[in-house]
Amino acid sequence: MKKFPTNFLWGAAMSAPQTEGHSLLNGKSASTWDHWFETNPEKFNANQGPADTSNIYELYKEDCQRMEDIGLNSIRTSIAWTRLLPDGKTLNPEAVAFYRDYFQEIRNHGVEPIINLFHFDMPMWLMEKGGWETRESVDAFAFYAKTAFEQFGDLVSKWTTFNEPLVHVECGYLFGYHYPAIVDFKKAVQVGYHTLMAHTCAVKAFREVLPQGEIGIILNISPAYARSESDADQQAKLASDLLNTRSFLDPAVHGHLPEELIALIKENELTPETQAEDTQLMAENTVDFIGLNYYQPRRVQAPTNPAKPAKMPSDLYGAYDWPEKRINPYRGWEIYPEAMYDVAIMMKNDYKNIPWFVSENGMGVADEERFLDENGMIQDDYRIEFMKEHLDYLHQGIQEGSNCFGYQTWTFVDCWSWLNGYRNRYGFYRVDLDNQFQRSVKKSGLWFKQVVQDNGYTN
Ligand code: IFM
Repeated sequence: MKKFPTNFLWGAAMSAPQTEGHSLLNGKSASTWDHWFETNPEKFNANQGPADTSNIYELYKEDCQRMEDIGLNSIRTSIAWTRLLPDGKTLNPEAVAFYRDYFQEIRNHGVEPIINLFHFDMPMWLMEKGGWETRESVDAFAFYAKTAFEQFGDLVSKWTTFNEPLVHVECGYLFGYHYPAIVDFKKAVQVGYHTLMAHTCAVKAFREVLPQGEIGIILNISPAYARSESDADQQAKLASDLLNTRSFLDPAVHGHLPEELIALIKENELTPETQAEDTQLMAENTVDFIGLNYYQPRRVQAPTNPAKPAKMPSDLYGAYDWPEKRINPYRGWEIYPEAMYDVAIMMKNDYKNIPWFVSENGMGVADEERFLDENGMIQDDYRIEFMKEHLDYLHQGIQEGSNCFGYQTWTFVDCWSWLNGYRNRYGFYRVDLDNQFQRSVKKSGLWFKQVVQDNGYTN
């Protein structure tokens, strides 16, 4: 049997905008998602918008029972900034009551809540002022973070600032998948920098309000693998790792940006506006732990005919189509569990062996009804296989000394996934959209329960 460390956290991750529903109710103001769906519903799969996502707002008590039913000992979700502080300044008492009761209920079921502050859900009032492009966003986020720590710090001891901060940078300012769908590398770098400073200032507020607690950040990790050992391909790998991994991981853990990244940004005329005190703020406000969301690697090669200075990241590293790749056809993502080991060893060797956990890993599958059995249970053996393969490599990394304290899958109940709506399902529980979001456990949920019980599994 592959055994994991004592007190290992086994759980699932989710987020407020993807699960709560009631997105414009109970005092909540609009996020950019609410706004975008109102103005451009055609962009969203099957017209599925952010308003009614999985309805945890009403169903949280039953859902906390469901967490216990499949043995979870931890769960991650987020607070919606727009629910807690609808205008950025004034506390919404309904939100305080909701989150307090929700977090208490999670704890009552023996589940540890890990609470995140920002999961792609920018308040519309702030976006109208420029969103992460403006320095004002840093102070606004720090105020929101401080408010959340004050309101819920007695119920939550593990906090994270951002989920996958690179996603709103890339999807919002390079690739058009998130509002405001701008394509501008320089703006993307500025947005990333302000996000980093917002994270840093939130950590500072945390140390003041909750000195006993622990705080981290959740990063999506797609380690780069180069086509060859040639200098040009290795240069592409370095650029990819600098931009996609080290841009947040180095400051969060080491307290400073990598020199090579600063040089790369400068060479390409992308240097953002900064403030004199930022370097010291970063140095003084490192994290206690890291969460890494791992789904797929990044295969890279030297770019062909790159623009100089770079107009897009693809001018710094090209995409390499590895002939041996294995693909999840629903998502178009490569399945490469070996990277889990590489990441574990990277954390050990390059990041001071800081405590870290797998904060997301999972398999999105479309039309899962195909796998319903005669008792109404989704037989998702493919998902069990996916998790097992990844856990195998994680286990190997832990055996070699990597300080990993948990594994959370994406996700607990099927949830709304941005422009993809409910197309791809990931949950331990199926959500029936035709039947008022009724839940039913999938085979993977029962498999996971056994894993938690045994603190491991047999291959
Ligand atoms: O749904 C997303 C989540 O919001 C962030 N990580 C990846 C998930 C699956 O696409």
